[in-house]
Amino acid sequence: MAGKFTFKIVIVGDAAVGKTSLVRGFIKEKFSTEYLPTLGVDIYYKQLNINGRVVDLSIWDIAGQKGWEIMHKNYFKGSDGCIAVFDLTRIKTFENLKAWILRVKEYSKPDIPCTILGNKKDLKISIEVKPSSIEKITKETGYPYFETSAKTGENIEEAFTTLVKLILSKHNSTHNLN
Ligand code: G3D
Ligand code: MG
Repeated sequence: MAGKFTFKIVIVGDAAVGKTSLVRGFIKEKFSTEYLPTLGVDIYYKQLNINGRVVDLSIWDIAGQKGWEIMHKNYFKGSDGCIAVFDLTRIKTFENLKAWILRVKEYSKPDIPCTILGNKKDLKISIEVKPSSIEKITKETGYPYFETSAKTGENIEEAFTTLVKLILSKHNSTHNLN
């Protein structure tokens, strides 16, 4: 169907940074989900309309708190976009972010569009990650950065929509659809 797109988005980051909460916050009440036992992955589906273009998203989220060691390359394979999340209140999760981004690039494609999310913005007094450190990684990667809260819903829609727009523009330039 003309104007219809299907994109796979993966969400990565350390355990308990808020990946599942963010995905659920984005999908809201209308979500359908599927569990892939072979990969230990929950897949969420959502349809968006962006500037008249219908976009079907599948958002892949690691089930439970399992770490990289159980992750299969198939989790990343064929991804069109990535959401890389750290927890603003835990510096370690920020230090691990680069490694997550490298894995995504290695197992999907080096020029994959991504957004970086500093989550748990609502926990203001506990914030550990310095703005200057964040600025450094966003400059290095060129990825858009959002401070989000899965608790209040702040910036979740913006972060996901920005990623989908990036994927669409890359897709259009590759396929000359504009
Ligand atoms: P994960 O999927 O990355 O492992 P989860 O993370 O979405 O399961 O979230 C881990 C915990 O952090 C959850 O708490 C969740 O409610 C909390 N959390 C996620 N996002 C935010 C946020 O933006 N602000 C605050 N204050 N908490 C958040 P529990 O207690 O259920 O384990
Ligand atoms: Mg989770």
